[in-house]
Amino acid sequence: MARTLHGTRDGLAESALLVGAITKQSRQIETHDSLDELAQLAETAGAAVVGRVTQVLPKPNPATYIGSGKVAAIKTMVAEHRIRTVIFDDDLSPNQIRNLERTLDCKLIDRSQLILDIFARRARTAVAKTQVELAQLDYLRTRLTRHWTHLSRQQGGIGTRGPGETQIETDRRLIGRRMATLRHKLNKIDRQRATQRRGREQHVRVSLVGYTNAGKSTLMNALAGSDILAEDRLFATLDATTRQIALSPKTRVLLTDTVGFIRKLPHKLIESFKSTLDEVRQSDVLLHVVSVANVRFEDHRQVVRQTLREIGALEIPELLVFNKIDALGAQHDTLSALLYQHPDAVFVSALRGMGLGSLRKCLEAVVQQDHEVSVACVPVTDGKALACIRHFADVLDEHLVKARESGQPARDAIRVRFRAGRAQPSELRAALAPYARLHPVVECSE
Ligand SMILES: Nc1nc2c(ncn2[C@@H]2O[C@H](COP(=O)(O)OP(=O)(O)OP(=O)(O)O)[C@@H](O)[C@H]2O)c(=O)[nH]1
Ligand SMILES: [Mg+2]
Repeated sequence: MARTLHGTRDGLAESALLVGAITKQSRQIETHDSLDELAQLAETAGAAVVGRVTQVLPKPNPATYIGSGKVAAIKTMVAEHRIRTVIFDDDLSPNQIRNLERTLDCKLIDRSQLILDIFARRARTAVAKTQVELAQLDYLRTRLTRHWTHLSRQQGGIGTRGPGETQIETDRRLIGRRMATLRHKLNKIDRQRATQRRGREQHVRVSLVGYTNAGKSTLMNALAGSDILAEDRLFATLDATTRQIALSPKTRVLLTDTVGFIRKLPHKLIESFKSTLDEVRQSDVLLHVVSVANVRFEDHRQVVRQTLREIGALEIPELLVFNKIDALGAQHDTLSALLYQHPDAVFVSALRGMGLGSLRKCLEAVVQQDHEVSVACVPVTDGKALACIRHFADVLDEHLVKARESGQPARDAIRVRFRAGRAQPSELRAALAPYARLHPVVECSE
């Protein structure tokens, strides 16, 4: 076991001890990196990290995650240094939490809970607050298993039980009900956002994605002249903000800044942040911002790609943006190696405004490459197909025409010229397929 301890920087902050396991799946260096990040998360949540403990384990102990000897050593440290909270770097089972809490006699949280706590502190808008509460309840509900059965036995009594019901069932039912209300609220927001998005379909949509603290909001501010909060903290941004920016006199796009990703991001958060992540999923192009100031930037890039895969956004064309090049100083080798490995990437310093002209040019090229102009004839009676074009494409113009297929009588149709992604969505292809041979014969007035 490796141990380090130091005093709290702030006497008022909640003192915390971090615990990580070096297992077969996670190498020592990864565990230390992960603990560095856990320390940053803990400090963001208002804790003062006083030490960290690691243990090499062939596999986690089902009862206490770490071995019983280490649990005893941590118990001594907790008592000696008056540690209020022990934070585990991995998710613990309800059983492990219960056993550890009983032995250590202090507050115990795991990485997911810590991230959820930060999200809860940072949520400002109604949408973010609703999304976080849903994730927290979902997390809590799974932790109710057996954890509270002792309470149900102790408390019970009038008002706490339904017929033949234990406290745990009552709690679970109440949580389930609240979750249903929150889901209903979010579904309503989803529908409103979908309508707003439809209103923006004339524009190509670009989303900034990346690891938390990579500099997405700073880049958004530099490109759009906005003043979104950007600071040296994890998860400064939780909500999506969209601004229109000009890439050149003839190309304007909608740029969205959104929540950052992190390794071991709780799945429940991803699920409940669906409304926010839909902005990413429905983008035409992603600007993947990677901070070269962080030595683990390659890992961060992989974590972001994995998260994009999870939310179904990996297929969206991506422009890689290496940010914070000013922080590299004289490390010219790192820059040359990156230039060699990623010839299509753009190198910028969002903070110093370096490389932004080149970024605008490259983004414009990706946007143009990715879109093509097509023409389709659709019978006026097929409102669904016309709605589908308006939904998935940028309509350039439309005219009422007489159109027909060979051997068929002419009928009223709309000839639509639209710009859509080269990889047209299957819904659009399916909607237009029946009219592939429908051609205009006479143009009517507009
Ligand atoms: N040196 C340097 N620092 C930068 C640069 N861009 C951003 N930063 C700093 O990096 C920190 C994080 O920046 P943000 O823009 O908030 O990062 P983010 O990706 O939006 O972070 P989250 O919203 O927390 O996911 C801030 O302290 C910025 O000032 C850069 O080009 N160079
Ligand atoms: Mg941000």
